[in-house]
This record gives sequence, structure tokens and C-alpha cells, in this order.
Amino acid sequence: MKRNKITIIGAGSVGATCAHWAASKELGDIVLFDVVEGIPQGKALDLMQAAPVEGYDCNIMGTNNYEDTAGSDIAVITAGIPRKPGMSREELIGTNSKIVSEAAKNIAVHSPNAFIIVVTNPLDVMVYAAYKASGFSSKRVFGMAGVLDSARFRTFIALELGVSFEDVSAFVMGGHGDEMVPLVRYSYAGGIPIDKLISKERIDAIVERTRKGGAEIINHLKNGSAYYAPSASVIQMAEAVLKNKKRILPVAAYLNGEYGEKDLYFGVPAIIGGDGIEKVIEIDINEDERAALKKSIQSVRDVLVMLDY
Ligand code: TXD
Repeated sequence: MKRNKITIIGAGSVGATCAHWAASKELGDIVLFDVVEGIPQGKALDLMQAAPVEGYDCNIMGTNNYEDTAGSDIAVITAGIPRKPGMSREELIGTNSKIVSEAAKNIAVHSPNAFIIVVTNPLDVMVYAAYKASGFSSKRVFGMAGVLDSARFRTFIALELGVSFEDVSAFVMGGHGDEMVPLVRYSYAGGIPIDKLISKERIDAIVERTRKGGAEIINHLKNGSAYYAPSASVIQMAEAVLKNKKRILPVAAYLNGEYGEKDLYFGVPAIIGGDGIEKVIEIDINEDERAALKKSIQSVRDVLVMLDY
């Protein structure tokens, strides 16, 4: 029986750590691709040599040649340049859109049946670029941001309450930028709405920290951005597809009328399974949430118009 094949484009911090999580979950054989010679080969070999210790069976190879990615089931695009302190995600668009489009075209040629998960920033617009460049159905091209932003939100809620991370469910909608919308009304700890457990001021502070979650880490690292939680989030999405789990996850999905928007990738809850994005879920939102989402949509559209494709 054939194993799943997972290609990761960009063997930097997020890409290599995606390979690490995917291997530890034994999701399939892994190909790490990068334009820099030696880096993907070295990291892949190193990771494969952890297999006897960790007990996973998957082949992990590094390459600079797209032909080695042929026949992949999942392709994750992390290639690009990351933010530096003080930089917005939007400032990356010129360089990253070329890199992402080139990656998506190569995936389409070598792995015509793959699902593409885009990670590169500015996320919502880069997914759009990958969708256009690949020519794939929008069900098969989506972006990771909401799982990460929600994981940050859930982490801060659990820390605030001093309870298990596992018991906190919460999610963040919207674009992957400072206007993202953490949905307090849809956030629970052990099934109890968080506004019954945490004061309004503290919730406001947690929402703000969530929105700035990426920058907080960049400010610590100085050279590079977050990668452990981002890559874990990517692999959760890949697993949902490969195992046809039908998970409900917040994902940058193509909107074709949902939430009143068309021809836009935007963070919304969706069912992710063996067919990719199987359904975008439209939740009930109140006036304040609608206004916040509008702002977030506008900020994605403002960057989308800069996309040259
Ligand atoms: O929530 C999210 N979506 C994100 C997004 C969370 C974390 C990081 N986010 C973004 O992912 C970040 O802003 C960047 O745009 C990407 C990748 O972040 P990472 O931290 O992994 O960046 P690195 O370590 O610089 O790795 C990028 C790699 C590096 O090895 C380059 O040599 C390679 O990309 N690269 C390429 N690979 C293939 N093809 C081309 N053309 C190419 N150009 C650069």
C-alpha cells in the first residue's frame, strides 16, 4: 500500500518543524524542498536519523528539484521571507507573492492531485496567489492562520484561568493580521462561556494579546518569527485531510458568497476532510462582530489589490 506523500516547500523554521510534527505523527513520507542547496538535504537527513529513536517509519528527503515532489498528496507552502521586528505582514507581499506563485505552479505540474496549504505571509493574499497560480479548485487550496491564532487565544485563556489547555475551545475569525477577530462569545472553558469566568477587562487584554501574538514572539526572537505553534497548526490541518477527519477548524478559505463576500480568501470556520474544504460554516454574528469582521475584510482587500498576478 502506498504511503501518503507530504511535500513542504521552504525548509526554514516553519517548514522543517512541519516535517518534524508530520514525522512524529507518521503521516507519510516527507519531501523538504528549498532553493538553498544543502539545507533541505541536511535537515531531512537529520530528522530521518531521529526515526530509530522516536520510532516513526517515514522516508524524509531534502531536495532542490521539484521532480522529487511528484505525486504528493499534500503540499505545504512556507517558502518566502519572514517578518523582522517592526515589519507588518503586508510588507512582505512583493517578494513572497512571486515565490508562492512559483511554488504553486510547480506543485500543479508535479502533483496535480495535491491539496495545498499555504503558510507564507501576508497569508490571506498569498493563498489567493497560490489558488490562481495552481489553477486548482478552491476546495483544494487553503491557508493556515486561524488554527494558530485560535491556539494563541486558547493558550492565554487557559493561562488566565489556570486550567488545562485541553479544556479551552475558542476561535478566531478573519484575516491573519492585527484586525483578526477573536470571538469571545464562541469561547468556552469546559463548556462554560469565558465571560462567566473572566472579567471584561481581562478578556479585552487577552483579545489584544492574541491579535499581537505574532509580534510578541518576533520581538523576543528578533531574527525570525514563530514556528512551533504555526507548524503544529499546519500539520493538524494536513492530518484532517489525510485522515478525512471532517474537523471544524478556522481556515483561510475561498469565499463565494459566504459572509456576503466573493472572490476572497478569509479566515472562517470550515469542515476539513478528505475533499479539502468541504463546507464553510456561516455562524451567527452580532453587530459588533460584524463591524470587526468588515474591518478585517477591508484590510485583506487592501493588500489583495497590491497583488500582481
Ligand atoms: O500563521 C501563519 N500563516 C504564519 C506565517 C505563521 C508563522 C510564519 N508565517 C510565515 O511563513 C512567515 O511570515 C514567512 O512568510 C513564512 C515562513 O516562515 P519561516 O519562519 O519558516 O521563514 P524562514 O525560516 O526564512 O524559511 C523560509 C524558507 C527559507 O529556507 C528560504 O530559503 C525558502 O523559504 N525559500 C524558498 N523555498 C523554495 N522556493 C523559493 N522560491 C524560496 N525562496 C525562499
